[in-house]
Amino acid sequence: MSRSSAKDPRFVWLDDQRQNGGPPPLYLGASRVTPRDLFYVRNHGEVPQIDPARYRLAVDGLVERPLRLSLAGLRRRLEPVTVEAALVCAGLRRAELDTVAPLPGLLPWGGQAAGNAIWSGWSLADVIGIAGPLPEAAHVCFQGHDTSRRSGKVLRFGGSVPLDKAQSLEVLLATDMNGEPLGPQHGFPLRVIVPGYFGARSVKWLKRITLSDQPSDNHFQRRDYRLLPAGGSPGDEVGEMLGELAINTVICHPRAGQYLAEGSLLVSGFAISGNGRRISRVQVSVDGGRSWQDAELEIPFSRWAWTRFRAELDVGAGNLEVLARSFDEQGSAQPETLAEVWNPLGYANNSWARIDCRVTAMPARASAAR
Ligand SMILES: Nc1nc2c(c(=O)[nH]1)N[C@H]1C(S)=C(S)[C@@H](COP(=O)(O)O)O[C@H]1N2
Ligand SMILES: [Mo]
Repeated sequence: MSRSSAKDPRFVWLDDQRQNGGPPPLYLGASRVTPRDLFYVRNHGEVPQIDPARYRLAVDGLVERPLRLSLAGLRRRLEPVTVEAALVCAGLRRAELDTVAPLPGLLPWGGQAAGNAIWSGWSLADVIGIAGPLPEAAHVCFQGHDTSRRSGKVLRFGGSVPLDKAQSLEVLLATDMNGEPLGPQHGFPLRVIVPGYFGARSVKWLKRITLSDQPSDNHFQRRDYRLLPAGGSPGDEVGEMLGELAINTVICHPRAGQYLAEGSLLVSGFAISGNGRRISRVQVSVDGGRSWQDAELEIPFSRWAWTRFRAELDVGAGNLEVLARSFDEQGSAQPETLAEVWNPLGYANNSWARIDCRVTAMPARASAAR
């Protein structure tokens, strides 16, 4: 079993502590399934080292039978389940928001804070079923093994999802991604995967599951991972709690600042919507949104996976802005501007995707035509 934390050479860390990073989006778009060692890492504290033989998962709170389960016990009692699903950080595309008004002290995520993997483990619904939820139970709270420090306080990472979401069959307690053990960075030996929700609820290094009549009172749910009003500052239960993903698009090719040749341009990337809503259409524009071309969509393996798209357009020499926007089966669309979605913690930027690049004239082509 590999417990190596080595990442792919194309992976780029965003901080000196090597707690956060991801690949340039160009490499993300290159495969339907993101290899584990290329998959973005978002850690609030240090990676805990957990001995799988000693690992126990506690299930408590509003349940008939509190449980303490070893990995062997989980394996013995539960059917294995596999789901292909995208994981998307609420900070995805935050760096663009910084151009509207600065977001000091927040990680400048671009399009690298998302990935699509094949997760295997057990269904959370089965574990909840064994414990037996009491009628008052309405939320399922998760706590991780990791701690982080913020203004002198030691915080344990955690968060919750509503009980009905937790009992949906796509929500996993995962041990593996893409057929390999998770690896220390991604939550070894056991993590939650909540497809269709922001990544913060997919708690890694899972220590405890607590059923409650309230959402989690963990710092990262009560104060953090909230959409604050412009001008607002974080406080207990200020702003709107993040839950389901908002429909979003990332352009993987071309890259920002790239030099391209005039003629045919390939535009490609991925789109994902909230809570399993299928992407029905992705459109691309190279004339500032005056005209749009429908992109070709890859058929995803599950409604929880991302949808990759590609379009070929003709471009002339000069500065070029490439735009992309998506729609889902329920008609959700993306807001046009960054100003509409800006918020003080820089979450959930799902404005139209925009990439600026430069197209060079090709004199060789002109002479060949003569
Ligand atoms: N225990 C724990 N779980 C966690 C986090 C964390 O810091 N600690 N980060 C969360 C956030 S914000 C995201 S986006 C995803 C990232 O998962 P990944 O690092 O495997 O890509 O894990 C979530 N689960
Ligand atoms: Mo995140």
